[in-house]
Amino acid sequence: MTLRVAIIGAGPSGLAQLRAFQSAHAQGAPMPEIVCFEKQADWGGMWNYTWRTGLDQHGEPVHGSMYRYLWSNGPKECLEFADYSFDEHFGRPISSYPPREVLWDYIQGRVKKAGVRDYIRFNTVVKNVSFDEHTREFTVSAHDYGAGVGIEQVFDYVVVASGHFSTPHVPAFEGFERFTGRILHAHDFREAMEFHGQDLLIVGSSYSAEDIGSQCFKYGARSITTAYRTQPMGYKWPKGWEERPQLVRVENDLAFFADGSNKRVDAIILCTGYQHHFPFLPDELTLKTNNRLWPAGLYQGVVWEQNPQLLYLGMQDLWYSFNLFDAQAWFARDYMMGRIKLPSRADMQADSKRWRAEEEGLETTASMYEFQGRYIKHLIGQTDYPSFDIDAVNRIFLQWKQDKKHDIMGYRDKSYRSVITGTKAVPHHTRWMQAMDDSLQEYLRETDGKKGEVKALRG
Ligand code: FAD
Ligand code: NA7
Repeated sequence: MTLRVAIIGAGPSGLAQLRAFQSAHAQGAPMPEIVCFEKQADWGGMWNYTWRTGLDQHGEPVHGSMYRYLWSNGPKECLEFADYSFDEHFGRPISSYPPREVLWDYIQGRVKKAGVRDYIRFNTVVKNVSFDEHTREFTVSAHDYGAGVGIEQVFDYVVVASGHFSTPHVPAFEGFERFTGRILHAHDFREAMEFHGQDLLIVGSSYSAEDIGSQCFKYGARSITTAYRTQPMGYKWPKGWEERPQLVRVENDLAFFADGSNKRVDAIILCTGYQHHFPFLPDELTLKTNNRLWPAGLYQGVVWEQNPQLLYLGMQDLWYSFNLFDAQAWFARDYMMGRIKLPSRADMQADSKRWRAEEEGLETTASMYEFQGRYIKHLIGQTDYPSFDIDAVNRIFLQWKQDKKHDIMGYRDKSYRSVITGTKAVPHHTRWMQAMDDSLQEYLRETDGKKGEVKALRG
């Protein structure tokens, strides 16, 4: 009988799964019966920007957390697909830190070429997944808002690729009820211009705090204050940006910090991270984890040990991203197609425990991306996903960290060499601080060597 596979989500992880099956099919393997359920009207997951916040047009929670003017926060050379290079897609070298729409275009290029769009059922939200112990089949219940109908379908495997940066973690602080300005979570941040001329407080000290702070600074916020709970980010911030210890309370428009200091602020953005959230899964199938490199319960970071017919993609904290999802998707494919056999549950758990123990011992930043690199290498070694020089990617990560340390507002002007094609990226026609228009069209505009002529909002 033909294998029946449900994929939940058509973001980079779900699309990697479709591409993995299509690539085996192109070499003669039978294509399973696949339905990829996607709640949005288009593919690309997080990279498919939406202006909406809160609930979408169907009353469903908005998935998107990306905002306008978002440029890649890591070098594109660290996420390049090994089977579809940036050179192949754009036909010429581009810069190392492209904006969101450019990366969305790249993601789409590979799956358009693979011709897998017809496997996706858009505007369709998975509401429930249940497993019958007797038949050993899943029933997936979903609502198709396009057709206006509820559906139920039976599958042998379910691949959860619904992402984990959509359900915000929103702590409360004393006095928020009476704060006179706007309070929002990073998930609802869309437009940096909203904070032009304002004194902005950002709670958190990780990627969202750094990047949303940078956007708002670039688009003319009067000042940025970031409050850290554990440790400051420690970059050489430009004038007008300072770090303070944990926010303790707020009184009207005054924010008070753990060191006893206070500051008047106009708005507060909580960059306090996200929760892994799977409202469509029963408890026994639900991955429960914080954002970390080795979530417990997943054999090879992919297979749900308690029920190996359920798989998860992309649930790790991300240093690597697109190529990590690929490595997982190829492994998942080969397992579902019977090419990779699983050990006993006890052996799977022992294996996961070893990875987890290693993860818990990681102390330096370098040891973390190297760990993730080793994991990817380990997965790729078991499949026919094209291998690539992961040590070289680790060296790019190191260079990236150093570039940020050197110039946090200027690191995106640096260029690196592709480990897939050997092509050296070219600087963008406009320096990041001056590049106000992040559209694909503006990005690809040929300049004949002339500098961009967009007026900077700061400096
Ligand atoms: P997602 O991209 O989140 O896609 C999941 C898909 O599942 C979505 O399309 C969603 O609509 C769908 N879905 C969810 N629930 C259901 C349901 N019940 N039924 C049907 N469909 C459902 N990564 C980088 O590599 N570089 C960056 O610069 C970068 N910047 C980021 C900036 C922000 C603000 C955020 C939030 C993330 C960023 N990331 C970045 C990480 C990003 O999450 C990954 O690059 C990638 O999008 C993860 O892919 P995914 O497919 O696992 O999840
Ligand atoms: P992360 O990387 O999970 O970071 C969450 C941050 O929020 C981190 O600095 C936490 O501090 C901080 N946090 C969490 N709870 C609190 C409370 N209660 N008080 C103060 N600070 C808190 O999430 P991000 O959104 O930055 O990044 C996730 C992805 O989105 C990433 O891939 C980006 O590319 C975009 P801690 O350090 O734990 O003390």
